[in-house]
Amino acid sequence: MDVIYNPDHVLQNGKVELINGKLEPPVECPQRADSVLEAVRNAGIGQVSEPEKFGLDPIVSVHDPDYVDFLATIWDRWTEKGRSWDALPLNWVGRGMRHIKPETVDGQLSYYSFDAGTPITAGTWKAVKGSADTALTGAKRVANGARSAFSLCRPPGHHASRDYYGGYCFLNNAAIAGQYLRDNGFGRVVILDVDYHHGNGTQSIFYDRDDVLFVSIHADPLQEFPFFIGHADETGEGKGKGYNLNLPLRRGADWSVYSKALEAAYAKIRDFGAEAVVVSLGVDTYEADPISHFKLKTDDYARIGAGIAALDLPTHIIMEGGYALDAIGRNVVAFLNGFEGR
Ligand code: SS9
Ligand code: ZN
Repeated sequence: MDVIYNPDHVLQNGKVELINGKLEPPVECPQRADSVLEAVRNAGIGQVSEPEKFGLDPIVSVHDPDYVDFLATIWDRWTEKGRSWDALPLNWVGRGMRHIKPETVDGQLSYYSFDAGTPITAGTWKAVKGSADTALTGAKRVANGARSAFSLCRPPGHHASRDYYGGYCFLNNAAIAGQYLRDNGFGRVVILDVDYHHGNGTQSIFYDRDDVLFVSIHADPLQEFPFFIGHADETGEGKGKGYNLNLPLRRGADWSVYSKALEAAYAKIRDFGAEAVVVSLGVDTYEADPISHFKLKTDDYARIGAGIAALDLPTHIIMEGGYALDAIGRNVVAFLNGFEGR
């Protein structure tokens, strides 16, 4: 399978994230994508190529243009204030406050974000745009008839919504790819999110639509980030009612629990009549992931890959999370080999 990789991902290289009350080096670091690339190359998964450049049109088909403009310009506005360190927001709306867009840099960082774990730095926009292009290039190959493609996106995307960032995500690569497939020949698209965390951004973007089904297996929001979305009773709204399936699992879930959720996901996807599948592939469900609490093993990723391949649909795999630096590569390779039936 073709692999799309953007060398400019290294430009997203924040100095700090706020985690557990401390400013620490970000776990979402350049080494992640480089170790996946190395493992994918060593395993001979397929030809590796750089993304084509797409304009902003496919991005603003799922994101607010003013938000995209904010992302593209915020670093310059931040440094104009004499600040040379990572841009982070400091406060958010509380209950009863109003969502009116402030004028200032700090106000807008707050307005367009939902956490302080997602630093913006000098190269963030270039890396983020390149990550979206990585997704679009993979989507284009699938739209042109490829059985599958792997977009090695970094930074990840599934926490980014129409007009906010957070959870290390800025543009929603899976949503952008899913919309591209919709616009290029596929009537019904499913986005299957197997990252440890709920794909809140993807859910929100497609929540009122019946042409893109969102299915997510993730840690129960009562126990885990993003905490305020991702419950089982969120099934969609309006036309989208019935086209959103959340399968939250308690901390400690291993293959015996996880595989049952996967069966439910596959059944829903078949029932929907999906014509293409976008996989938000996070390997932070791994037993040794430093920020997560599921118990999947490397061989389990091969089983997930094989299960998704058995849906027998054009499949676009997009990299999301996974933070155990010494294991991300082999877990992704296990998934891809499982998918390819190797
Ligand atoms: C863990 C802090 C979580 C956000 C995690 C985002 C994962 C994206 N204690 N910070 S896949
Ligand atoms: Zn995650």
